[in-house]
Amino acid sequence: MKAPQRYTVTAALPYANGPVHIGHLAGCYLPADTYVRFLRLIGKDVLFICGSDEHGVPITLKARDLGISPQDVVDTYHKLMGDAFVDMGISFDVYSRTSSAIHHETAQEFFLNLYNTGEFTEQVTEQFFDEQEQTFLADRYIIGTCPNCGNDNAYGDQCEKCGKSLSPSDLINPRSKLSGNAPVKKSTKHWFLPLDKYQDEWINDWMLTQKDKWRSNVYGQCKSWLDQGLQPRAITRDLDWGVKVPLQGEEGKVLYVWFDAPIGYISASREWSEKTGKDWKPYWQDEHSQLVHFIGKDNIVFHCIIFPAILKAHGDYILPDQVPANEFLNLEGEKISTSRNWAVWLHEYLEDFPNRRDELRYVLTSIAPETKDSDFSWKDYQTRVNSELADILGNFVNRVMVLTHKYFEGKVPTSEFNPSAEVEDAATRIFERVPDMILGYEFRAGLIETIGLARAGNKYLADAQPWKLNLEADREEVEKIIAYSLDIVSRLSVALSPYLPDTSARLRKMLNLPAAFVWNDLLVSHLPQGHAIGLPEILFKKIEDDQIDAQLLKLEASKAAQPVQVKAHAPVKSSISYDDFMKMDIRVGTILEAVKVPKADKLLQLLVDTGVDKRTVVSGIAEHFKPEDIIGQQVSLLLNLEPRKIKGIESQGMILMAEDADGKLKFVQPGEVVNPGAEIR
Ligand code: B3M
Ligand code: ZN
Repeated sequence: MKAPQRYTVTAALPYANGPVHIGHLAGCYLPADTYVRFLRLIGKDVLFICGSDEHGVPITLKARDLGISPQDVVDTYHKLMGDAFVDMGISFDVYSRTSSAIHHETAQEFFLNLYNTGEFTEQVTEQFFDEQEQTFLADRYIIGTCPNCGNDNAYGDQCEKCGKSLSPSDLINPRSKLSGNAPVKKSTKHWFLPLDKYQDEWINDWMLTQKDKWRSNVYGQCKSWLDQGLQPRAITRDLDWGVKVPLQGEEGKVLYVWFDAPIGYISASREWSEKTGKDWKPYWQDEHSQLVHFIGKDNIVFHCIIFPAILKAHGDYILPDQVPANEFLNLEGEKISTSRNWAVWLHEYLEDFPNRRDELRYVLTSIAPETKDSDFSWKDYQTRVNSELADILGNFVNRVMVLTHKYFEGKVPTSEFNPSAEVEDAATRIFERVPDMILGYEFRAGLIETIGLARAGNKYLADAQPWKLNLEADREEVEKIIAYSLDIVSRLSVALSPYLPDTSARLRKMLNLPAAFVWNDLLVSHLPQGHAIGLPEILFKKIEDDQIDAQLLKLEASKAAQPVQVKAHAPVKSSISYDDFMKMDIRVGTILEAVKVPKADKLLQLLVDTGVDKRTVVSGIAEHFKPEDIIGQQVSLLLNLEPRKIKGIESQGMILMAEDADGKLKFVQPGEVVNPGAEIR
């Protein structure tokens, strides 16, 4: 594969409203880091960019919930995330943030550039407004009843209970999250990016040129957006947290977070440029540079359509060449969820498993959700670390190192080898195939090939059994086996480096080889006869059962801490006396007959055996039960409720019902069948 010389690699800017978890890592940051490490190894010029996404409504909501400012929220998480990435060894050239001055300036420059060239259309639309708070309400600030499932606390953009995406006007009885009042509609002006126009002008054609290049999940999503027809998209909002719209007389408006966030990649590059004195422009404006966005699948449209539209409208910028978007990683079979605390947080992993970054890299790459969602489980983590890393790679390296010291005083015994066809085949496959795999974003496949060399090396040594040979009589043979094995370790130090950088560095140190090297060193032996190696180290300690149990317990605890999602309970009514209670005559009855009340959708007319008599009761349960299904059922009945006429029928009592969280009605029944007339007290 012919590769260009300069790469601009971005990893999605995580929202600064929660810590980074293993799903983020597997989906975006780890593949990006592996890719970049490989590019550097083959001598490419790379700028690797990330930073915190510090705008958007979830951040203002979090601030409100915690009673602190949005700036406090983003300061906290920017530090937490930035430190966790450093601690994990993700090798960003710059980790910036969108609340920085340089970003506000860059994003405003983009807005003004497009504004001045007349790219935007202006539209006045009706938006929900909270009169008490005198503020427009973002979708997330409006709650109401979901038209789909009846959840009373659905958001204006989505019902979290049934998952349906909504718009605020879909909600039944919408209310403001700020004041609790019903919002009113009020007109407001916003600027729109004419995506519909761009679609015809160039996006359709450009997308076709990506068809065979982009992953099918990525291209497929884009195609379906285009097939539906792009709509003009508002790129401003009525909010006070964000990048201010840089126009006179337009106070109270900010750029939509998805307009400013991707521009954050450019701001971050400018920040890097100021720090290093290097020019950022070629990375964004030289057509020979290759722009690659690593993201999760929920960000596809923004990186494949909207951001390219912004770049193109501005002019002078290159468009993304590749957008490798991963699917999602689940945890122990369930969706990772920040709000439910169902996650393995990166900063906690690093605390609980010190010096085990490569173990996590290895497992997450082995199960990377490249083409479909995948699952992380702690047991699987343990198995992979113990039986693949420790038993194969670790065992092989340790044996060679120890034997070299034991037999040859820690020196490479000869420059002659006794090569194995299997090992050479594994090494050739790495050299010939792994570059295409990594440059083709198939990191899992590349890792399998790479670890194949460790496997072949381990097998070679186990089969050759130099420890069974006689060091006097078979000395030459033993020398060759050890020298060859050391050479395999040296090749592994190169091949593993994009995937397991710590392990690679430790191998280099153990072999006493220079820390710096290039991909082509895979082909060259750097261990001449007499070269003194360093001391053996245990590469991978086994993960013990109690470590795994502790992690599983931690997850269980976060599950237990979650309140079961229920419908908001009605407040408790004021107290009544015992006598008040005793006034009610509640008994068990058996339904003898049931028919629908004509011209009333909700009503059933029942004949109930109360033990003392048989009486007629009209009940509003027709939407929940079919008449034929309830004949013979026992129910609880309030006998002495004043009779009243419903639809011309006298109802003599009331059936008691339990209303479930989903709004379904159930009879209140004795645990076992009892005689009609049994009193309920
Ligand atoms: N912060 C969404 C996310 O974290 C968003 C990505 C921005 S990339 C410019 O999923
Ligand atoms: Zn719903």
